Amino acid sequence: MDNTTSTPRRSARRPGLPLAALIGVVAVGLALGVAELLAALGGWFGWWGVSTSPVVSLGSTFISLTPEWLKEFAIRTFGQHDKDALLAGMGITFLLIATIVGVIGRSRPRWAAGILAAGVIAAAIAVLLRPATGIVDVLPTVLGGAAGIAFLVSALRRALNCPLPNATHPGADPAERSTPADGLAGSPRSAITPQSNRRGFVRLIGLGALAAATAGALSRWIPSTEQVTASRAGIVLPTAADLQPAPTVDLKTPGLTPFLTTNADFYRVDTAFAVPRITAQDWRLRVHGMVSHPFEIDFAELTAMTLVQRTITLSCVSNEVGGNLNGTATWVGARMADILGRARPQPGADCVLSTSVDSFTVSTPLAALTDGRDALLAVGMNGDPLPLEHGFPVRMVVPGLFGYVSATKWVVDLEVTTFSAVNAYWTKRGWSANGPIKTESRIDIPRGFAQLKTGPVPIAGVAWAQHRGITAVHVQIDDGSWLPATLSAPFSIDTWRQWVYLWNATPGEHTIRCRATDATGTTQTSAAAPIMPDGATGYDSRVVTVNP
Ligand SMILES: Nc1nc2c(c(=O)[nH]1)N[C@H]1C(S)=C(S)[C@@H](COP(=O)(O)O)O[C@H]1N2
Ligand SMILES: [Mo]
Repeated sequence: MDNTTSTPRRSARRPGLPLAALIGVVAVGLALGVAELLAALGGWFGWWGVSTSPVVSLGSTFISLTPEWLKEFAIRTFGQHDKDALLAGMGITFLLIATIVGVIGRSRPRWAAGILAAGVIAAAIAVLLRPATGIVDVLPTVLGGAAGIAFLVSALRRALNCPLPNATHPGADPAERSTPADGLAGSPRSAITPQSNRRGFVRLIGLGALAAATAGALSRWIPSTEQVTASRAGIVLPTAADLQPAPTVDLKTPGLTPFLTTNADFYRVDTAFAVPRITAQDWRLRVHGMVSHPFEIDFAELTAMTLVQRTITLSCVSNEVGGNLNGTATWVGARMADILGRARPQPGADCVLSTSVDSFTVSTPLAALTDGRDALLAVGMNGDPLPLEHGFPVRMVVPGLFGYVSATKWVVDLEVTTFSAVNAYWTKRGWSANGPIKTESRIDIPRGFAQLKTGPVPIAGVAWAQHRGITAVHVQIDDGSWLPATLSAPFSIDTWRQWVYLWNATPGEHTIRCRATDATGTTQTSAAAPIMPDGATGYDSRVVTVNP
């Protein structure tokens, strides 16, 4: 066969659109599947770092580039499922790009390969933009990309070369079967007939799809957090030298939030698309900025310091009135004051900018870290090393301040500075630089719209005003007077208190409200405020029906 006859035939045998799209989808799937598998395998065996997944890197880069209005829209629309929504959006984008690559490949295979290569480069850059990644960390992405491009090129070459299953084209003509394909003439074994060519082609696509699916599935199956989990399992937390007695204040009322929140039940709020992974062995904290003695400390040195154990309630500024974005745990850690004391802050400094391994930043008043309260660099939570989602191996815990200005998880850097010089992650996005926790209370039972029976009904919930302490909770039925609830025994001013009021319910529809008073004498405000910019206010209420 010579060029004069093969050239027009090639163009006449362009793959149909669906087939071209399929080639593109399998190529992109193969690139992603192989890259994810290599990322997982290498992360497990330690060939490269633990944050090399192109999908996670692209997702994280996308989150950090997303404008605030879009982020808010996503949180408003998808709530706790915002990360799943992003994943679905990414899937659709990958499909779209794959289809475009395949379709362009019908007439311009080189362009198609070029677009795919550009995608691989973009993913490699996203991997490099992740914290603590280096050049070897792009290997999974690059090798996966190479597999995808190789598949794309060979599938398109075959598609352009061979008769296609869907058309009534010359390939159906038996006379052509003996025509050897370009460059293969003279080898009887490998002489490709249109029939065998087509079979080989279908096999190629099938194998490519199978390989993509298998690699993708395997990459999910390999525990991606293996090294970090192993590092966590290997930690024996030293006993804290300075212990609080264990809290024994729980009212143990059915339906009421327990005084201590288990690690499994503890709320989780962060900007991380995938949980940042850092082993205790790799962890290092840099303390620098406006200090006379900058230094670095590793995990062994940190845990060799005098450790304290404190039960502290954490609260999120995004908690709506009546919401449950708060929890109480027993933390073990070194005092922030000891760490900062060693660095010796210089006069004029009023802020500590903390940075996590995934580049999230928090600005905290220096005073809150050194004024004697139990501000901790925590390594333990309820008797265990920090769970991965809660900041393993080290996080900050500061009583009295909302999480976004104090509770940096996976913390690796403390810079002593001034508020005028820095802008942390959420403050940059319009949230208040000052985030003291407000005096709040919520009703756990009865549930909204509950059908109750006439007679005694426990109304119960929790109230919090960390670092001031709760002194009273009052309950109001309809427009009646405020009735004092019974509180759980005080544990510390840094923890919430449970409360119960035994109501003698009378038939009809009733609205129940609660309000807390803190130890400064301030009573929770009835004025409703949104969570932005420094936390919601207003009274929590429940409407219930009492049947005769
Ligand atoms: N690295 C990092 N730390 C973070 C955040 C984050 O997004 N990234 N979110 C903060 C916020 S807003 C809150 S309320 C607390 C929540 O801690 P938790 O997930 O352990 O409950 O973590 C804080 N620390
Ligand atoms: Mo938060």
